[in-house]
Amino acid sequence: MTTGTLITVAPTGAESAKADVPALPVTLDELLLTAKECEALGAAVIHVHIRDDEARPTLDLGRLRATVAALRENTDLIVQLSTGGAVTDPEADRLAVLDAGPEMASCTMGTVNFGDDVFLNRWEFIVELHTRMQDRGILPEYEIFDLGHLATLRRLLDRYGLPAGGHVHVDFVMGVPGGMPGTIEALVACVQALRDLPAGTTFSATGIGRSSVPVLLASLAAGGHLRVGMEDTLTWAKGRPVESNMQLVARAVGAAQLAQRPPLSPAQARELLGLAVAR
Ligand code: KMH
Ligand code: ZN
Repeated sequence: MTTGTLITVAPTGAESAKADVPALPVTLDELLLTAKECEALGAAVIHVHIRDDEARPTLDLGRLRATVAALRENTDLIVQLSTGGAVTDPEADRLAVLDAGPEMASCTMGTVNFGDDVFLNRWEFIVELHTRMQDRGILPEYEIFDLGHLATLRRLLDRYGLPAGGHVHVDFVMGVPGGMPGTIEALVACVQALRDLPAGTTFSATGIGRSSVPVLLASLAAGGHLRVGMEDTLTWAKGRPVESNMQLVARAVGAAQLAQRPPLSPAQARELLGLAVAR
C-alpha cells in the first residue's frame, strides 16, 4: 500500500564549511529556525549533525544533548542524530552519540570510499551500534551507500534481530563519489534487494549533488520516501546555489503532492516507523 511521503531534512552535514556555504545552519539558533520552518513546510524527521563555536563538525555530547532537548521543545520533528559524524571521528565518539537520547540515529551498513576519504564502518562497529540502539529503544535509520550494504543489513538482522519497535527503515544515499551512483538503475536494484528484508521495510532516498532531483523523482515513483537538505545538495540548478534548506524541503513537498503522496506529519511518520506517538 502506498502511503504519504516521509520527508527527512538533513540541513547541515559534516562536509561543508560555513565560510563556503553561508546559508548552512551551524549554530543551535540557526538549526532551530531551520527545523521549525522545515516542519511547517512538511518535514517530519531531522537528521542532525552539529558544529562547534568555530562551525567545525563536533560530536560533543553536551552540545548533542542540548540540541536534542531544544529540538524536542521547539518542534514535533523526529530527531535523528548522525552517528556517522565526520570521516575523521573515532568510533567511541560515534557510539557515544546515542547517550544524547535521540528518537532515531543513523547506522551505516558498511565502509565506503567518500571522495578522497574513507567512511569507515567495520562489522563489529555496526553490530555495536545496532545492539546499543536495540537496548535503548532508539530506531536506526540504516544508511545504504552501496548495494552490498543491504546484504550486510540482512546479515545483521538475521544474527542480532530487529530494531526496537520492530520496524526496519533504510535510506539510500546515492551519488557519493565512491558509493553507488544516483541513477534509476541503482535505485531499482536497491528496491529489488529489499525483498530479502522483513516485510514492511520502508525506504527513503537522497541523491548527492546533481543526482538530487532524479533520485527524488525516482524514489517517489518507486513508493519510497525522501531525504533532502544542504548536507547532500548545495546547488539548486546549474549556476544557482541552494539558498536554504526550506527551498529544498519545499521542492520535495511539491513533488510529493504531485505524486499524490502528500507529506506525512511527524505523528503520521511515528506511526509509519513504529515509534511511540506520545512523547
Ligand atoms: N558525514 C559522513 C561521513 C551519517 O550521518 O550517518 C557520514 C554521514 C552519514 O553523514
Ligand atoms: Zn549525515
